[in-house]
Amino acid sequence: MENKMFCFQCQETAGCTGCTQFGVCGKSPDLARMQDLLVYVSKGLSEVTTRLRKEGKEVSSEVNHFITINLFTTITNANFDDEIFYERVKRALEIKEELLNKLSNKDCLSEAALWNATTREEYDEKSKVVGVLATKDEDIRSLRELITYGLKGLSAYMKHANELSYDNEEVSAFMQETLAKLLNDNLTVDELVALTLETGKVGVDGMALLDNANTGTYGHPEVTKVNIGVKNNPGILVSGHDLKDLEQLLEQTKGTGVDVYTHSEMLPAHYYPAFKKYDHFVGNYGNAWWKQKEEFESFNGPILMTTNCIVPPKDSYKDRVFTTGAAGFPGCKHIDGIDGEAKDFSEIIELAKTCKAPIEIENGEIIGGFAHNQVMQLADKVVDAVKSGAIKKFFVMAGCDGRAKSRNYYTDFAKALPKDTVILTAGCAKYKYNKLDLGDIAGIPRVLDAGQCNDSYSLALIALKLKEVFELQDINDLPIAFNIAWYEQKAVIVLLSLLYLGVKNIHLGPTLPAFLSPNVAKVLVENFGIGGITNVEDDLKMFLA
Ligand code: SF4
Ligand code: SF3
Repeated sequence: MENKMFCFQCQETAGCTGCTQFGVCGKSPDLARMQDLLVYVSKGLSEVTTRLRKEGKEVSSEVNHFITINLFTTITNANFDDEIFYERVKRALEIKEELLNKLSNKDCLSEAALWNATTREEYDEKSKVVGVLATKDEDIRSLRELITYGLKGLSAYMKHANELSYDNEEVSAFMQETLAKLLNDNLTVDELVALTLETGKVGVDGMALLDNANTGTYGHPEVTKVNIGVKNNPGILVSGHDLKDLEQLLEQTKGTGVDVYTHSEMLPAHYYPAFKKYDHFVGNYGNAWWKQKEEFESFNGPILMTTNCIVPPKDSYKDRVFTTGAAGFPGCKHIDGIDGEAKDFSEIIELAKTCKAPIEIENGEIIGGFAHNQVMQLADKVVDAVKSGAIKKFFVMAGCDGRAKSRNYYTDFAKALPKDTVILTAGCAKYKYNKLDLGDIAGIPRVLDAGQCNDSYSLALIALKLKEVFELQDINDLPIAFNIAWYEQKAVIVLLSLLYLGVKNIHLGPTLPAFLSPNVAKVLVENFGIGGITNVEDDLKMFLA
């Protein structure tokens, strides 16, 4: 069958090879190709901005942020709205033309830097020839996509930091220079491997920036018990990862009689001191993103999607779904505002007032807030537990959740872990085991949740701190194993960052990325000991050996 599209950027890609007829995520062929075109024109624009910087000319933060959001909108499950992609392609071409006029030396620019068009027909035609398969050599393609997906992940961190008025021109410049390099047919496999690691290095800088932005704005996460039941008022459910959106919504709902609940990756917002002052910020509703069809139905009130992961909504609740920022879905109202601008959520609040209170689907509390600052405060306790042998090993089980049944492995793995082990987690992967009663070790819970996938940086800092405390030369000498669940591209930048920090023997599941060619996978296995997963019993033996 002829390919209508080609996308293999996420773990759920069809047949573990690529979505070619329709996205498993719900992405249509037209949308997939328009996303490919947006990535292509963003690379062309990045070549021009990189040249401008080399000529000593300034690139505005507006242009930096524009390129960043372009990448972010193409992340799995972030934005399904074709119109937004047409608009962004159009705007990218306009900005590129303006910047080309400022460039003194236009020699040897790539086709992507020079391509221009104005009609939809021209966009559609171009979109058919600029996708992933335009790179014929499978190893070069694999490395180009690995880097592109890393940059998409990094764009998410940058965008959230930008919303809080934190920025880093060097990270933006690197992202754009790297995008431009992905157009260069002269780069060898070895050069692209080096660029992959460099992307991991800058990934750490991006994560550090976002950590500063979040903690500088909202304080350091603290150990917190979060209610998972419901109250009697109507509510608004906030999903995705953007804390600035949540803050604005909490301010605007004060005194309205409407409660605010977190969903999926918004859960860690409860850990920040700044959000504890809101009495109407009442709890977390539901689980990871992929269960939203049932949970949004029973929530009864409006839902605000601030970023990924959107599951194409059912008609029964679609009129209650709103998007903002990089998120979008055709037919769902989009609330405008970028870079921390004031957003007007009044329509959502008015709708909430007319809705019934959420239906309770569970009750009780879950505990989290073990980000780096909080764990450092508990460091003596943790170190004593390790020294006394009460804690034998830590398992980093951060990452993503997803709908594949094979992901039950992670629940079974958590249950099967010996009682003298502790899970360090971040991201929506936690929902596979954060409601199990796994107990504690000398008062330290056996599941330590550092926060969102965006907070994976905390886990790296904790590992580096332990290395220092135990006076080890090599991070791999720590009693820490990495059994990471991945789904979308933010997990890719976390992986590249961990590799840059020297972490070896990371296991990735439930399947290895389809975008790794056999040769690229071999490089990762031989140099970094990257591996997949098998079954709980064998993997436990391997990890505990
Ligand atoms: Fe397929 Fe994933 Fe791409 Fe969606 S994002 S089209 S599921 S590979
Ligand atoms: Fe989850 Fe989408 Fe990756 Fe943020 S919400 S971890 S999958």
